Amino acid sequence: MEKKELLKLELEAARCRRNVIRMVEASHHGHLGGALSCLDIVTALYFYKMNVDPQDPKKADRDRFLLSAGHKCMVQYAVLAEKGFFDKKVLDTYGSLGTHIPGHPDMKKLPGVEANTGALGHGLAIALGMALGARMDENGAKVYTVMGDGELAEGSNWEAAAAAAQHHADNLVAFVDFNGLQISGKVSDVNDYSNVADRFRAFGWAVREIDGNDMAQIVDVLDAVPFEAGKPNCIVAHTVKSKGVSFAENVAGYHYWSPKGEELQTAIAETEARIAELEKEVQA
Ligand SMILES: Cc1ncc(C[n+]2csc(CCOP(=O)(O)OP(=O)(O)O)c2C)c(N)n1
Ligand SMILES: [Mg+2]
Repeated sequence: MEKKELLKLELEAARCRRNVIRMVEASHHGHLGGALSCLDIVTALYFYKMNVDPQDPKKADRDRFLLSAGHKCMVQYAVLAEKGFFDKKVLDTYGSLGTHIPGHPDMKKLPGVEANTGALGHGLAIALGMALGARMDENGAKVYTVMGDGELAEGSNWEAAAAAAQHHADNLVAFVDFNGLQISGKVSDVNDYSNVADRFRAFGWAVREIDGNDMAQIVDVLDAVPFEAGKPNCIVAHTVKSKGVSFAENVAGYHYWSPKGEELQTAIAETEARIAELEKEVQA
């Protein structure tokens, strides 16, 4: 991809990061860390790769996105709003009664949400079902999902992983957002999945590893799908939890953020500065 196009994608990601902070401004809380670690990936999916139309969110041959780790939903809302699926003013209703963007995604409340997720461990199985359905329909659609590294502890993931290989679902693409942290601390202190690439390979998947906050690497890996004909695709994306908000990066306590003191103003300033910086670079 040309440098200019890459910068434009990075600018979209910067705008989406600002959208996440906007939701926290509205509600004064939210799952910050996981939303920001996978934000570059979800931005690349919607702004570079996926066949989706915000004007026709149910079109039959669309690619599907499932946010298996549904607590990261601010990322999904941020990107769907930026892409034009709904009015950005809705972001200001985050955390309020009757909102269309609740604390976990609801397919009945928001266009672009394909399934209700947030009970960890179910997105991969749902995504597999959708991938097999797309194959039966011969519409060429791909199904993408993002899982958390802490989420991998759920055994249901591994049933889905085995079934995906058994059914040769090479139109299924699963990202593991490997930020090294979960709700209470290090993933490796709870269930060590540092060899997750080998585990997926052993289950019959084709696997790549990338820096999941590097837009060039994300674009390249998406262009390489399917990695091997007849095998489901796993991308182990090494990321930084809370990426883009300096004081929160890699700190487990920002899994769920209730801003204190000047934190919110700092996060606003930092995310806006990044947008301004990238706008300059894009125009140069
Ligand atoms: C079945 C289930 N058990 C527990 C939870 C509570 N929970 C919410 S987020 C989370 C940690 C997830 O960690 P990870 O998958 O690494 O996500 P990230 O680091 O991206 O926030 C847990 C245990 C849940 N949502 N669903
Ligand atoms: Mg994690």
